[in-house]
Amino acid sequence: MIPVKGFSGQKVAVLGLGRSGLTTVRALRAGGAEPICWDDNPAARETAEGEGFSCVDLRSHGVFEDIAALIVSPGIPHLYPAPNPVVTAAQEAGVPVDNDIGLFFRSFAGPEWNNYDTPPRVIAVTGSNGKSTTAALIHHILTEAGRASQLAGNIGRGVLDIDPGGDGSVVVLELSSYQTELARALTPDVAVFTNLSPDHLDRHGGMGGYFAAKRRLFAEGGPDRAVIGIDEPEGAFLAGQLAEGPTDDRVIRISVARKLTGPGWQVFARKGFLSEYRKGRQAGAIDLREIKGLPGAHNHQNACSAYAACRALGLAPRVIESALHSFPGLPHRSQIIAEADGITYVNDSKATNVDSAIKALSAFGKIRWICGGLEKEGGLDALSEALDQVVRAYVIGREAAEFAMRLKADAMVCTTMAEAVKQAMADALPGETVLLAPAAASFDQYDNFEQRGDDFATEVKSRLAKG
Ligand code: UMA
Repeated sequence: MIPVKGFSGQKVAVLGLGRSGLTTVRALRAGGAEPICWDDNPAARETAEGEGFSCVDLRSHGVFEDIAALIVSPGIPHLYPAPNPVVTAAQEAGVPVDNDIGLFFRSFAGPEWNNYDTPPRVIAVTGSNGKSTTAALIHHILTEAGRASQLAGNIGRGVLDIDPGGDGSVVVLELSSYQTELARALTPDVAVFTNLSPDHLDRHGGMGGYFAAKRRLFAEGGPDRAVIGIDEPEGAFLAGQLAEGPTDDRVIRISVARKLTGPGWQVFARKGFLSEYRKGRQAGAIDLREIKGLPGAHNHQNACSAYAACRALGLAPRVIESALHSFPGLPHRSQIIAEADGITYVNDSKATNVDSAIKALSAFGKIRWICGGLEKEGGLDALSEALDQVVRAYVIGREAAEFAMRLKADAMVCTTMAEAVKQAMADALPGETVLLAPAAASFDQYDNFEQRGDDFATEVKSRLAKG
């Protein structure tokens, strides 16, 4: 736990008592503040009250008169599509609004650091896709290299939940646009921008607002090193804005679309090979093709970003290469769950939209593709570009027949996961991949994408066990 500094003896309001909110109230109390909390869900309030925290409806008149700050959970809108009324009330009372990320950056450093040989470092990862995998990969590489590392943030652990940093330790944070937009302090030592594609546009008033939210990670504190994917115009623009000139190696440029030849510092992957160039000379090269935990170009981009972040901390290329090989991958993200009789079974239940399904489909050869569910905005047409490797689609979901009809592939209506797995396994030949990459949300049949992925894994494993 990181006790929150700067509010000792003061009341601090906390809105939202989920994973980040509950951690925040505990960390505020540990730092000597008096948290006043609220959650619209009575069950969440009950949990907090069970730990001795007092809940007060923060929408009540006059509540903010003696409050030092309002801390808001990331899932609660503070601006678009409309600010939560509690945020508006705090603003009207002139009370600063912040989040757990801002509290973390103002509280992490301690006087004990003066005695350390190497002060703790923070690596923060943002971007539209791949930020969980990149953050987890950096954490894995550091751990394998013998560096004490902790992983938190959007990946599922509230940032204030981690232990205080020891000598030479590293904290790796995955940060969403919701988190970077509101934090009043953002001062990582190394900041990573993986890529940008449309997401959460309702929360940011469009693409410009979404990019601006992510850009704050690089603008507010100015990291010592910035690792930036430049395959989209926004990343190229950001790298250009941050660099003082072509040789400025505080910016490490990343690409999976082209060879980078500038005189600065760059890491790129082409045809499955990662290359690092610094000051015009090759400094590292890794064959990524055989790394099982990182299949496909999208994962090669994650590998480049993680490699660059670890190089920025001084790790040797060979140490990083060895750790890449032992990375198991993250659950539900191009995760190999079984291999039997020459057939590979891959769970990419996180492919909840067309864009991420295309990336998963392009990572494998001959595919028995399990897809379908609750369709998202924008339709399925874009999938056509990725269907070359699909031998047959096995469609799940309540609207499976409609979904199957709109696919430009041989498609079988299966409706349930059990049926889809049964049919795909019966048809699959050695050398093929049975891939769950739904290109749709799961909510028509499951609580979340994790439950859907677990169902797929259970079906596959029980059928394999039966022979
Ligand atoms: N709540 C209200 N009023 C509202 C809305 C919500 O009181 O109007 C309450 C809910 O009842 C609930 C709490 O707020 O008790 C939920 O807060 P939250 O949605 O911020 O969720 P947390 O559990 O605190 O989880 C948050 C992140 N959630 C979101 O950003 C939506 C988690 O990211 C993160 O792992 C966690 O903090 C720890 O840092 C999840 C996520 O979906 C994985 N992220 C989005 C994404 O990846 O696309 C950005």
